[in-house]
Amino acid sequence: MRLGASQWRCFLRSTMSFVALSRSTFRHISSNARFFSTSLRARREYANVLVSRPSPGVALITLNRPKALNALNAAHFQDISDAMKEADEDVGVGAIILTGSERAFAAGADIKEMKDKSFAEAYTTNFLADWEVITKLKKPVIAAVSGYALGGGLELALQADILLAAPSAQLGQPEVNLGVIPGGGGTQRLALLIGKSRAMELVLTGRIIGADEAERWGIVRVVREGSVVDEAVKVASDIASKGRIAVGAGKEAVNAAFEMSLAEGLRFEKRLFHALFSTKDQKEGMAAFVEKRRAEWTHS
Ligand code: CO8
Repeated sequence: MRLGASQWRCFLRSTMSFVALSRSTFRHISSNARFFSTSLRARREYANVLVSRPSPGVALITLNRPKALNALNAAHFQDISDAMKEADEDVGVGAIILTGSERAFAAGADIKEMKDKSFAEAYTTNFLADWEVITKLKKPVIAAVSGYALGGGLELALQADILLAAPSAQLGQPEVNLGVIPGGGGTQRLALLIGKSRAMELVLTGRIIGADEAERWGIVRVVREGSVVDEAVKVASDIASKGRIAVGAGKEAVNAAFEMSLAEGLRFEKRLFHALFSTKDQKEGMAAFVEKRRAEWTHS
C-alpha cells in the first residue's frame, strides 16, 4: 500500500506527537521513580520493629515487642533509631509515622534491663545519650499512640512533631514509682507543653492520664472515628504531597520556638522565608496559584 502526501503528513504528525508524549511520560515516570525507587527496594529487616510504606511517600514504623508492651530495651531502641534514620534518608519518604500496638505504644524503658545498672556504668557509658534521635530527623514524624505511652514511651512520643492518640491512650511519667525521674526529656518537654503545675503533677505523682485529659492539656489530638494509624497515614500523605523543602523549613522553624528566644526565632523564621524564594518550588507554587492549577513540586 502506498501513502499519499497528506497521509504521510498525518502519519508523521501522529508519530511525532507519540514520541513527544512518550518523552514527557518517561520524564514524569523517571522523576517519580527517582523519588519512589528507594521505597520500592527491599528494606532492612529489624527484629523489634516492622517497617512498611502504607502510602506513597509515607514510612510506617511499628514498635514490635508486644509481650513486653513495647518496653524499650537497647536492641529495640537501636532498631527504632536505625529504622527512623533509614526512612529519613530515603528520598521517596516525605513523612514518617511511629506507632505501637493497640495495647501499648510503649510502656517505657525496659525496667528489667535497667534494674541492676550502677551510676558508674550509666555515667561512663553515657546511658541513653543517643535517645534524642527523632529530634534530629529532617522529615516530619507523627506519633500514633494507642494504649500505654508511659515513661520513656511517652518521651519517645513527645519527640514527634505531631501527636495523634486513640481514645484508649494512657499517658504518664511513672518513673517516680521506680525511684527515678524521666530521663528522656519528659520533664523539659512536658513543662514547655503543658506548663509547670501539670508537668509537676505528672512527674511527682506518676499519675496516668487518659486521652481526653491529654487532649485538653494540648499534648495530643484524639482520633475518635476510625483508627489512629489510618488518620496518621492521611496526615502523613498530605504532608508528603507538599514540596519537601517548604515542609523541612516549616519543621525547623516551629522547632526553633522551643530552643530560641522569641527575637531569635522570629529572625530565623524570616531568613528561612527569604531563602525559600531561591527555590523552584516557590516559583512553581505561586505560579500554580495564579494559573489556577495544581503545583507540581520538584523538591528543588
Ligand atoms: N519494662 C520491662 N517490662 C515491662 C515494662 C517495662 N517498662 N512494662 C511492661 N513490661 C512487661 C511486664 O513485665 C510483663 O512481662 P511478663 O509477662 O514477662 O511479666 C508484660 O510487659 C505485661 O505487663 P503487665 O503484666 O504488667 O501488664 P498490665 O496490663 O498488668 O500492666 C502496665 C500494664 C500498667 C503498663 C504495667 O506493665 C507497668 O506499670 N509497666 C511499667 C510502666 C513504667 O513504669 N514505665 C516507666 C519505665 S522507666 C522509664 O521509662 C525511664 C525512662 C528513662 C529515659 C528514657 C530513655 C530511654
